[in-house]
Amino acid sequence: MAQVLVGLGSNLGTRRAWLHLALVGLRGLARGGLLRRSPLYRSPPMGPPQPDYLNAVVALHWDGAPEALLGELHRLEQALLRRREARWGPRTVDLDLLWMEGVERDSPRLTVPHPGWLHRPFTVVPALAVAPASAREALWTARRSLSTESLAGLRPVRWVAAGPDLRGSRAPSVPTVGPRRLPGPGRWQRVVGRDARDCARRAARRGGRLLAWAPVPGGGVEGVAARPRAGPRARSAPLARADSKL
Ligand code: A4P
Ligand code: MG
Repeated sequence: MAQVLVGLGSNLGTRRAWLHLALVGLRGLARGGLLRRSPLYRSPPMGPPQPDYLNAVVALHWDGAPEALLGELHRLEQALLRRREARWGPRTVDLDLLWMEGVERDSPRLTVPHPGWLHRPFTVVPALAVAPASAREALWTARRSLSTESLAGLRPVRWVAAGPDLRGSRAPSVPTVGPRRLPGPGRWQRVVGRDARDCARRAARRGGRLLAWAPVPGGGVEGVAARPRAGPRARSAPLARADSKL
C-alpha cells in the first residue's frame, strides 16, 4: 500500500463547498480514510484570467495501480460537475495525482509525479504540510527555489469560513460544516436552475438540499444536491437550516 498525495483545486461557484464534497469522495476512495488534509490556500490563477483558486493537498493510502486511482479521481470530478472545456479553464474541482510513493509513470494518460507539482506554490506549500518523509526533501528543495513573489500570492484561508467569494451574491443553503456532516457520493444528484436560489428550490421540492453550485457557461447554474435518504422518516425530516454564507 503506497502513500499518495492528491492536489485539490476549485475556482468556480461555491469553492469551499466543492472542495468539501471532494474530501468526502476521497475519503470514500482511500482505504482507512484520508491520512492528512493540508491547510487551505487562496492562490491567483496560473494560466488565463479567471477567478482565484482555493487549493489544498491531501495524503491517503492507495493499494492499486496509479492508473486506477486516476480513473477514480476522474469519476469523482465528474460527479462534482467538472467540465473539460478548456485546458486550465475554471473548474468546480480539479483533482491531480501529484505523487505516489515509489511510482514513476510517463504515458499520454498519466504522468507521476505530476510534472508541475514542484514548480507551483499552490502544490508545494500545502504538500509540505502532509507529505511523508520520502517526499519532503524534494519538496523543501522546490520550496527554496520558489520566488518570494509567487509565495506571497498564496494566502491561507479557513476551511470553514465566511469567505468573500459569495458575499453579496444570492447564495442558497450551502454547507459551512466540515465533510463529516455531508452525505457521500451515493446521495449526490445534479440539479440545474436559473440561479442558485432556483437550484435550491428545485432540490428542496424533491426533498433534497443543495450542497454546492457553479455558474454554467451560457447562463444558469448547476449544482449538486443531497438526495434524501429512503424511508418514511427521512421523507418527513425537515431540511437543514439555510445558511447564506460560505
Ligand atoms: N494527467 C496526466 N498526469 C496526470 C496526473 N498526475 N494527475 C492527464 C491528473 N491528471 C493527469 O488534465 C488533463 C489530462 O492530464 C487528463 O486527461 C489526465 O489524463 P485535466 O484535469 O483534464 O485538465 P487540466 O487540469 O486543465 O490540465 P492539467 O495539465 O492537468 O493542468 P493542471 O496542472 O491541473 O493545472 N491556478 C491555480 N492558482 N491553482 C490551480 O489549482 N490549476 C490549473 C490546472 C491551472 N491554474 C491553476 C490551477
Ligand atoms: Mg488537472
